Amino acid sequence: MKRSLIALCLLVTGVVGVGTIAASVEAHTRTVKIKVDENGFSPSSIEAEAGHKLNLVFNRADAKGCGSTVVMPKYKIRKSLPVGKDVVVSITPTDAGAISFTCGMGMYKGSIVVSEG
Ligand SMILES: [Cu+2]
Repeated sequence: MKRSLIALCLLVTGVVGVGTIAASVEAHTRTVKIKVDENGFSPSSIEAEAGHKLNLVFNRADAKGCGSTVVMPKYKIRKSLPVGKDVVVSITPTDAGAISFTCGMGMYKGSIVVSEG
C-alpha cells in the first residue's frame, strides 16, 4: 500500500515536471504576424532574444506592390508569399544583432533586432 503511494507520487511529480518543461519551451517561442502590402512589411521591426525560437508568420494582404517573395539572406531563406496565405519562417537567432529581411527585389525592408537571451 505504502509502496504504491510512493509510485503514485513519483508518477505525479514526473507528469508535472514534463508539463513545466513543455510550458517553458512554449513561453520562449515568440510568434509575430507580419502583414505584407504595398507599404511593405508591418511591423517592419521585430524584437527577438538570442537562443529563443522566433516564428514569423507572413501574410500578403493583396497582390499590389512587390511583396511576392520574402528573403532572409543570413539564413538563406527565400519564400513565396501567395496572397492571403500564412507563410511561416522559423529561426532561432544565436547572437545579438540585427537580421534583415526584404522582398525579392530588396525594396521592402524589415529587421529582426536580437537581444542577448
Ligand atoms: Cu520588391
